[in-house]
Amino acid sequence: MMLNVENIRSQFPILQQQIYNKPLVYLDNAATTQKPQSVIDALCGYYTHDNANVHRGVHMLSERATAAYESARDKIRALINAASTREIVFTRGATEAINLVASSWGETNIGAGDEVLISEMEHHSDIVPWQMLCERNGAKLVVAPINDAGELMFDAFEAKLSERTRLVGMVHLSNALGTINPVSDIIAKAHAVGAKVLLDGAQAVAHLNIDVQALDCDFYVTSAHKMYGPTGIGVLYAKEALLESMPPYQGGGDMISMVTFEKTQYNDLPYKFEAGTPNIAGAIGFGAAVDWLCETGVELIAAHEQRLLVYATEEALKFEGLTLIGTAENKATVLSFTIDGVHPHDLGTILDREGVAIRAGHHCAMPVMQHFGLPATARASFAAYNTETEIDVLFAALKKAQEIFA
Ligand code: 7TS
Repeated sequence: MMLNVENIRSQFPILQQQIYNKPLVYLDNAATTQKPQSVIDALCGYYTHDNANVHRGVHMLSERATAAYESARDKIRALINAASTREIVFTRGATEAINLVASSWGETNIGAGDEVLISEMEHHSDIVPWQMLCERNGAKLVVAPINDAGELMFDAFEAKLSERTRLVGMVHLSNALGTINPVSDIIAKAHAVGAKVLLDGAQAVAHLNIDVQALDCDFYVTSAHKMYGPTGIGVLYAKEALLESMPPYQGGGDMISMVTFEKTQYNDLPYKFEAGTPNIAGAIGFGAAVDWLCETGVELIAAHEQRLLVYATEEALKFEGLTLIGTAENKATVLSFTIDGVHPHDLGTILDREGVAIRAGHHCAMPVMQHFGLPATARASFAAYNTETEIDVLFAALKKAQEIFA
């Protein structure tokens, strides 16, 4: 079975527009995906019919809002196959989820002489929180290198693991390179030395089937907006025993069961980690995005994107003066590249005039750029609604840019 891409495209109102009188070709999906009508309707429907605060009111609207919010949590639980909704904490996104772990789990489990092991291909959000923690607590940030294809050097990674390693932070699917990391092997090796593993799944969940129990990862984070859902909402999955052992991240309403000036008793999981009024609409929109992903089929989407990536890679290899950045054997959805004599930002600007939206820059992964000795790359990243015709438009626009700068 193949995706019916025309049908999918018709569900995304934003794609029906023109940019500078040219059809919009949206290839910046790693930054954020567009939203189907069902997600937009869920957001609008909540504010139109059900808006109320959650977990508080005795009235009908609050009951409906709470039921929809909690039902979204269960949809996300099912999508990644977590054992319980107690393990699903809503956050602002992947970034906040990592900061939550670094602050709460990190402060209690990482001290002087301990090590946090990450890879050279991490997004800044899986570097800086650990760097800040290590600076505070006298721990050491250790980095496993990548090769020139943009793959983790597994032997070097293994060599850097030791009984000092308390946590391994690893991107599941790299936003800058498209590399899919061998996460099962990484987790097995890390657990063998007693380290916990956090997987950064910000790019992965819309492109791969995720089973956190089969993976046996300790923490998994993602953002709704990269999986056809709204911005400002994401999720931290963590094993229940870990969450039980962790102190709250923020204090306030909803995360308590009893407060006196002498002492506060914290709420049950997952509410202990959800202080204050949450992003209720966002969570409900997230739930609608999960419905959309499941109804469309993550595997069908992945197969479609893989065909696009293969086609785009063939075109790229034929394109004189183009260098691919990130040629891992196991990769998905991201085509990162440079073109001789044209700065990626200029490429991005010229492509925009052709209606083509890509990202140009360091992709919040400056160490990846440093590895390749580049200030930036141009990046096209694919989603369910992209087509081969759009890839043809991309390469025609690149040709135009090349001619302008020749
Ligand atoms: N981790 C990875 C691998 C990412 O690609 C991103 C965002 C994040 C974490 C952070 O997600 P957030 O939702 O909390 O911001 N990546 C990108 C990108 O590639 N272009 O714009 C944002």
